[in-house]
Amino acid sequence: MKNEQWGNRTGFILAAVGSAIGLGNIWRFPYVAYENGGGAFLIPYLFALLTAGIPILILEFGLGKKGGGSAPSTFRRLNKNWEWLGWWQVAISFVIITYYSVIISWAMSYTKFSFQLEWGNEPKEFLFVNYLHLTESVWSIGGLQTHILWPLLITWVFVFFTLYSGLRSGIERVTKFAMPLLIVLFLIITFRGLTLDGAIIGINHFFTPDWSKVWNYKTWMAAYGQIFFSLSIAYAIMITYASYLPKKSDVNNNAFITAFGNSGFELLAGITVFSILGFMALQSNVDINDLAAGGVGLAFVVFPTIINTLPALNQLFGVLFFGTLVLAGLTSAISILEVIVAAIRDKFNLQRRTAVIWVTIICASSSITYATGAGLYLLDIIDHFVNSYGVVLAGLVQVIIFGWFYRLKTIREENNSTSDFAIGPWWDIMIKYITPIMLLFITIQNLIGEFKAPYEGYPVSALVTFGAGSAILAVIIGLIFTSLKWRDPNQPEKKRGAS
Ligand code: ALA
Repeated sequence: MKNEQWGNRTGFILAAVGSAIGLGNIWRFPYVAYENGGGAFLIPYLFALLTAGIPILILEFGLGKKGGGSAPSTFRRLNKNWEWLGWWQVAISFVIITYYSVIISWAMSYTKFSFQLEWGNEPKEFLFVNYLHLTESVWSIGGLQTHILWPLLITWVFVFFTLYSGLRSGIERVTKFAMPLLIVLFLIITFRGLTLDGAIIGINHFFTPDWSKVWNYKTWMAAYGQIFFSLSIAYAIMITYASYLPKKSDVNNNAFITAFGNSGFELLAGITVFSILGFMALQSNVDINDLAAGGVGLAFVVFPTIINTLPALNQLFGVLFFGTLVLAGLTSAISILEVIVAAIRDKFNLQRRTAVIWVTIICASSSITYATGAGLYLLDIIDHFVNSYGVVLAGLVQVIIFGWFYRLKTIREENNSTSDFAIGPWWDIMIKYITPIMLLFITIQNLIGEFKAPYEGYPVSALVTFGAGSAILAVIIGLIFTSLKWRDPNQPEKKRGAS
């Protein structure tokens, strides 16, 4: 049944980079960096990339290639008792895709709005009142916003057809076209940003560390969360993508290329956004720290404001910016959904197309929750919790399991035997000691902090219900699927293509 493989190495790398580069890079990174002190964020960010991001990516590429199946079957093949870790990660992907798709649909709407600068002179009011119809509290759900449902439907139709068409004709073909296009378009935006008056103010802010923030555990949590989310690690994506690699494939070099490609793009997005913020600070004569720029709305409030202020080609710039957001989001969305599709296929012994239909229907229907008047609140809360206590925690459990309960060295040796270059025992040290210690420390601090001050001042009842609720739900879904019977009892032991 399953003998799908990437057409060639470039196809795999582009798909992996396409998964990594997404809303996380353009929508999330700039506001997370801004909220965590700009330059102060870069130190923990680079630390997290080198000590956790790259080592875990190497681990996941290696596991995927070795296991040759979805995350649950890969973990199960290594140890019968570890299937749940795979399902937990699959469930996290499920939670993420439900809101991720909605942000893509906002970006689609904004691409359209850009043609006429439809947000007018009050982009903030336009976003919250006219577009999102944001209610006054997270507990008042508001009506269904049908105008958001349309772009949401387009998003799902696109993702559906890509996955339905298969690995090579769908995912590989789409990313081979979309990724080069995305990079060219984004470079145009960067060029425009850097040539604006005041760009240097923003760039200085981005690169000047505020040491008081560097010592705050929150900055570190944000950095690790960002690296994991952005690099698509710890929620089964890279394991799934690597499972379609031929057995003789490189692992180490591919991991470095993917990680540096992703972070390179992310830093470029940071420089671009901050140079544009510098322009705005100069125009409005306020300190860059005081721009009303934080939060989830950064891309959808500050950018329209800036687009209004640009000296020329305002519409074109808007279309380019929001269009790249859509493009980046779509190539990541397909990877997140593929995680769930692969897992369901393996467990229930389904054809790709059948699995794609069911998984899309369930995920798309769930995503409608965020197309309500309280959608933005829910999204903000759930994104925070599912990252800190979903993705990061699953990453922690994964490094503990492989660092302490598996012969880590054998994975490194296997990876080295087919890779362009070998990696040394430093990798074992990262997985076994450095990453678990850091993550354990940050998670505990973060958990304590959660009780001291409610996240973003939301009502505790909402944080518990939606935030903690979704993180716990992911664990429960994971356990339920683990307990279900494999339709083909030999499936977990079977390698792909062996049926
Ligand atoms: N890694 C993807 C992103 O950064 C999900 O958006």
